[in-house]
Amino acid sequence: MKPLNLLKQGVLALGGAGCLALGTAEVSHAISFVTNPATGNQYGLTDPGLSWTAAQAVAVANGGNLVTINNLAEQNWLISTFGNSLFWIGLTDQATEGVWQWISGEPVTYTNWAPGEPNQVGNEDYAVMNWGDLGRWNDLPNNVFGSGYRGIVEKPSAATAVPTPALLPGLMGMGLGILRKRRNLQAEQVEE
Ligand SMILES: [Ca+2]
Ligand SMILES: [Ca+2]
Repeated sequence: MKPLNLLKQGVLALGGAGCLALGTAEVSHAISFVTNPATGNQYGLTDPGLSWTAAQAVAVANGGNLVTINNLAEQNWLISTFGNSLFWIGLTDQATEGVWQWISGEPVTYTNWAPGEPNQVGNEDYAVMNWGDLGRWNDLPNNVFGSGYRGIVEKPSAATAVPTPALLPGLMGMGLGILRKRRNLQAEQVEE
């Protein structure tokens, strides 16, 4: 084969591998997580332009929820880590108007509303942080003028996390392998 043909094949092979890698990243929508040493949990950002419910769905798909802010230290860590943009947090009164609850189910032990908030203008059931002043919360509609924000996702550290759906086929495969081995052993014993 001519060197030029070899070169072409090499380029094609590289191109193919690159596309595969890209495809995997696009399908998984992976979030880059960073660990907060104080809580031991991992935090990351969704894509921008999401409604609160869409951001929460992404959080669940990544093994967590929109962030639960338990105290001032966690609030300040979020500001220093993710900055001063508006972000969805896991606080909502969608179940009962005026009763604000964390979507994680944790009790509300700390609040950081901006002055005059929550004010339920129209129908506002979902909270953002960094409204007006750093960290301060405001209640907003789920779809903000047809646009939206990034959400902050919080999930347990890898050490305590349950297996993700992506790992399950592998684990099931291991289980099947063990079953097959047992069956083979039983078959051998019958033959004996
Ligand atoms: Ca409300
Ligand atoms: Ca409001």
